[in-house]
Amino acid sequence: GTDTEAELIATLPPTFDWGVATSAYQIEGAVTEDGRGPSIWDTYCRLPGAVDGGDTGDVACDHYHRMPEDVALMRQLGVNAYRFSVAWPRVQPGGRGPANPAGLAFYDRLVDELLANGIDPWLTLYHWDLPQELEDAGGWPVRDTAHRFADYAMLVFDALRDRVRHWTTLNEPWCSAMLGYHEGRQAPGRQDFPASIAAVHHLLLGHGLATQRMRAAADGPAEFAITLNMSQLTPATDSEADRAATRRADGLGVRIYLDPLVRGHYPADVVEDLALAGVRIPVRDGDLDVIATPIDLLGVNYYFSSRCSGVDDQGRSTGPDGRPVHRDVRLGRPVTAMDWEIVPDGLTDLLIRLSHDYPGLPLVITENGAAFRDEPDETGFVRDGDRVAYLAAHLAAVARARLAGADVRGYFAWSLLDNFEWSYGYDKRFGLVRVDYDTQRRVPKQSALWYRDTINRVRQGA
Ligand code: PNW
Repeated sequence: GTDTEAELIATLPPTFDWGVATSAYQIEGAVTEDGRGPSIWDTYCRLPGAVDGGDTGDVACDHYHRMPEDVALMRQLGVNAYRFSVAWPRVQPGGRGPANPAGLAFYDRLVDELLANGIDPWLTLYHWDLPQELEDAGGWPVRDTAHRFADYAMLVFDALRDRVRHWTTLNEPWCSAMLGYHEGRQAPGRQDFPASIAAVHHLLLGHGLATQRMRAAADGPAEFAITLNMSQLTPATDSEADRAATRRADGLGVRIYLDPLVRGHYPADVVEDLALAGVRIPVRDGDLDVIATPIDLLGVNYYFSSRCSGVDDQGRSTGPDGRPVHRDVRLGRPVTAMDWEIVPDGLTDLLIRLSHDYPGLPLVITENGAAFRDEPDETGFVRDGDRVAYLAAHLAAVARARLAGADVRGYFAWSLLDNFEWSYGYDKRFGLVRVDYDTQRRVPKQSALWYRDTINRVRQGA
């Protein structure tokens, strides 16, 4: 990072949480062990052409067997927090009924190992691995799934609430709903827009039901959160069409989640746009009160920002399907290996915007990071200066937002390890720690050493 970035990062307070993040299916492997049932990702990975290279999470980083070694890596990094997810099909192999004790036992050991190493567990209940049996019964577009999720949440909560203080219900419901049920680019790979809107509502309902029940059962200082992936959207030009396209994208990307969560209603313009497309959100009496159950924190996953255009290359604002045109337009910034533009200032703007539009809701960056074409030397070490620059610029962006008044409490780098990057398979590497998938050897990259030094420096107030 540059000097100014280092100065900005040094303004982060001593109470700031420093962490790394992972998710169950992306690192654990051991997909048939100790009674785990199949999830929609086990199924999706087997669809021809669904995942690059035909990769699956069958082995992944073998974290299920190497958990103590991975916690030791975190301790070396000096992080005080670890964000991980629990695999629903380990706890309830078919998505309903009593807990599978062998599945819960893994997370019990993980939590103990973290605490013994001075690392605070931040637990996410759902990071995309829906039990396949629930998908066979209709998945998130079906209302019953919300109730099944709340039952599952209580099984985990009862088992771990004596040691876990930070509870997040869902990771990125936009991805579950839109990539899973509309675009079909993630599990379960369906392409049904009305179903994806029903999924949005039932994900939010599941979040609310679970939060309500966990809160009622909490007897200690538990904190409840949801994590959303968000971008800062700006119109490509000042034209009416581009501004409308930006409003619509923000409606389906940000406000369809945060308005019901914080204000207790869906945004009127989104409801209207959906009605024009013949789609209704399947709200029943009382749902919005459940969804608006108070949360303590909002998790923000940030990777890039976009500019939106409402016209195609011929200047038309309506597509052949009669729907309004939406096009992402490049800002012209350098990109990562995901082809995502690097826009740290978008993070500052997003955090300030969130704190204005949804005041009183503390923010935590629950994911931020980048894939680059890492080249290990003969010892396995990766000099990932590009990743260091990415992290430094985004941490500085967080510090800027704080100085402008945004209440940001912590930062989790995505990810601790190179891992299974969903439809991109193992080719895209986000880790601070290199994983050799032939030997499962872990080697901290330059970015890991930089992160460790940065955390130390900021904590010592130097
Ligand atoms: C997040 N998008 O996914 C997930 O929470 C992680 O599991 C994942 O590994 C990480 O980001 C990197 O991709 C996203 O298209 C997937 O905007 C897609 C998008 C955003 C986040």
